[in-house]
Amino acid sequence: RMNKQNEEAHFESLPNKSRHELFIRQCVDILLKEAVFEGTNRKNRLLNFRNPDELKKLFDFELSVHGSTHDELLGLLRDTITFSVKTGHPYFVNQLFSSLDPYGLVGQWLTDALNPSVYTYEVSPVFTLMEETVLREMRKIVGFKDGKGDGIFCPGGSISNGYGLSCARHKKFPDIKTKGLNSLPRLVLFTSEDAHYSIKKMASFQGVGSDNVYCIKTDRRGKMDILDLEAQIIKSIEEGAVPFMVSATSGTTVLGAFDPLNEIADICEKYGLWMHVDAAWGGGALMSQKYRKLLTGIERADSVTWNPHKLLTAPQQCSAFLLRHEGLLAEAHGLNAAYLFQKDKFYDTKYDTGDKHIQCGRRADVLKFWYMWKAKGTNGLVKHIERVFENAEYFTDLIRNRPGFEMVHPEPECTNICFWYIPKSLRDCKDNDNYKERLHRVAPAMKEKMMKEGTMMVTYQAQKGHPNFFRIVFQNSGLNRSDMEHLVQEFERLGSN
Ligand code: ABU
Repeated sequence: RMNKQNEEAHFESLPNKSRHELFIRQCVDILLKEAVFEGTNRKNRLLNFRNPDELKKLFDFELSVHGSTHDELLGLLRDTITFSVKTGHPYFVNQLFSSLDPYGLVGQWLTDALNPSVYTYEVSPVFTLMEETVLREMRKIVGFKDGKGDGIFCPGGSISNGYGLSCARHKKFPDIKTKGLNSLPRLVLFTSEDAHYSIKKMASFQGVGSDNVYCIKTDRRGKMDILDLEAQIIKSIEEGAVPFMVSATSGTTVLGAFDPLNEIADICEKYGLWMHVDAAWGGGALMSQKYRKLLTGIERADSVTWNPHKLLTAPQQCSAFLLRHEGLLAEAHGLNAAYLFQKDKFYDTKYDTGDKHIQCGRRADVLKFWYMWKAKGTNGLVKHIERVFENAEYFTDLIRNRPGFEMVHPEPECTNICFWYIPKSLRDCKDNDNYKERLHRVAPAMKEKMMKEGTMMVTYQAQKGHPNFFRIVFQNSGLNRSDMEHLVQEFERLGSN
């Protein structure tokens, strides 16, 4: 074994190529050992929480005029892993993404090794055809006839939803592209009060205005109220505005509710509105014959957001925007930049797909998902989905009547389960005036404890006038029944004092 001095001398004597090769190999060893294998081991903590001031002292964030040695860089790599949340850990059940899929990881690493930008066929021949294949298969699964239509990979579900808005508006008012907002009347779109905030955000960003997103009432389960939808459409017409789009949700962010798509499609047809479905979260259920009924009617949508990085556990990020209308994306967003999209190239330039996007440079998010799909086959993806739904059902059965647990809704539809944990000290106080206030403080206190101990991560929120409640999320099919039992017991342990 070389001592440090010898090692550095040895390094200096190597040509750059060998030094870099050695460095990369050392880095890969660290990544595999510490981030991948130790990071997903149930025996290890999934985070090592430090407050920002403390972390700034422990971690060398500052940049310097001098470069760092390879040893220092390896140390920084280790520190990054040490203080980061291991989202592939089985007990990271905090967000609508988790898991560390081995094939997805390799696909992600290969994406970065090749570092493509998917705008032209000449720069990204393989990725362009991969996108064509995967998007067509996704459209078939959605139920668009023969998989016809169009689609793109987007940097996240919010942007995919934004494309829904942009295409819907362009379809009705193609002049928007050149004349801008001045050419338009006041536009109104509709989504449920439980829908993802990106709908309002995108309405602001695209000049529609968040006040012109009419939020439709939901029932106790979180599903859009169809009577209210129609009433709000009529109201907007009476106000002199032009309704143009309904954004339904398949799998709401907190409660996991699925809006009634067939009824929404009927209303969209009646009033001539674009139907977008935000299935960013719930879209994965389409893979399974058993669970796809939750999205019955999605085949009638004009456009769909579906994030494989959520229920299907492709690495972050992998979000698809799919639509039944061929050519509309390019019509709405294309500008034919002469230096990229030359029409006199020697190959079929319909494969220069970049002009459909609002981005120019674009990462190849398709590879990791395509590679996972190749590895598992469609049957493997179906099994994955059925396993996570079964885990969620088992977890629900465990807590439904268990002392200390109270469900927000007794029959969740998706794999996000919402509930209160009620510590013993509060169990007989339901009739007290301050019960809700006291309950509201329980989840944040338990969350602090779980993060400081690093044993699991589950998020909480207040919604629909309820005090804070937990939302646990299952999309890691590596979890089993004993993990579900462990998680329940962990709530009991954390809530015990
Ligand atoms: N795109 C919304 C995901 C946020 C969450 O995990 O709750």
